[in-house]
Amino acid sequence: MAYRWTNDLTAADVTPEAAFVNRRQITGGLAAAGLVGLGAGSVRAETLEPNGWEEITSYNNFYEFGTDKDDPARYADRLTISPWTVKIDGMVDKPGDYSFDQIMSAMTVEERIYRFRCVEAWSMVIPWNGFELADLLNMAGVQAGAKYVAFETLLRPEEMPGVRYPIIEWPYVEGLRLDEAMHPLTIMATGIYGKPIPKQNGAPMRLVVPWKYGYKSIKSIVRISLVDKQPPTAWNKYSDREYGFYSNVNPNVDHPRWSQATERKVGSGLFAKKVPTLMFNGYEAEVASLYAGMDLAKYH
Ligand SMILES: Nc1nc2c(c(=O)[nH]1)N[C@H]1C(S)=C(S)[C@@H](COP(=O)(O)O)O[C@H]1N2
Ligand SMILES: [Mo]
Repeated sequence: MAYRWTNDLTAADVTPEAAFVNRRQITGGLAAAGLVGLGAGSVRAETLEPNGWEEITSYNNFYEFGTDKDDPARYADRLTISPWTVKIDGMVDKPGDYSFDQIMSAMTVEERIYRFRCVEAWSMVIPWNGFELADLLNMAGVQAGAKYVAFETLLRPEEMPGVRYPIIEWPYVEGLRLDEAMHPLTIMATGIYGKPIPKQNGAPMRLVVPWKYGYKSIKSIVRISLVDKQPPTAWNKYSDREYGFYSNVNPNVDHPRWSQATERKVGSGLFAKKVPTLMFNGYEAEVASLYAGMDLAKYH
């Protein structure tokens, strides 16, 4: 990429509650002083008040542990995350089984406060800690013919009560085009609020692609493959009509069964007014060029 994305409004070394209060003050101050809207590469400050720890870690989608929003918080503690190995294979110079510790010692972790928009039309703002996926892929050495990246979640039935139900085909799989994977907004999250990422949120390492619907952000990853063909993805296999490969957040392209024009902010109350959904979830300036000339309704 020609540029590195930086979040000018991030406070370093956060601790949960103090940081939350702190950031709101900082953000408010900047807004009042007219210093927001820092141009391409920055994220609008007014929408970046993160959800609380409790909301982020108790309202989840992680179907391997059940389909109710509170199932992951209830059952994911069964997941063994140490030791953890990620297989990186396919069209790379250095294929192999990389331990989580090995990866972490080579990566630079930073905070990214991102909007997170589920296809079910709810949203949060989450202060992730993580590293750019591009750094990991470059470590493995992407070969010239690679065009896509395929991801796979752990499948361990004895620890995952949800996988006895054939809701989707297990293991959960996802994919990105290589330029999407290399985009500086695309991260591997390893923490939230400066703490290791909880199991219900995809420990020890999960993808976060903030301009796409939440289901693209695959959890608890054990395999990353560089390939030359568009890989199958879990929800697309379930219904091609409802869940496309791209899955970019788009208020103008409705899900066949509901509108995507608005969203409910988790924590804002059951009867809270819905807020408008933003094109590419508010990251249009950063990512629209990836899809120049593409029919976004067709490639949904
Ligand atoms: N392996 C796996 N990854 C997954 C899911 C899942 O069920 N299994 N759910 C997806 C969906 S639909 C969403 S909205 C997000 C939810 O992430 P969160 O629980 O951390 O908010 O994870 C995504 N990643
Ligand atoms: Mo979702």
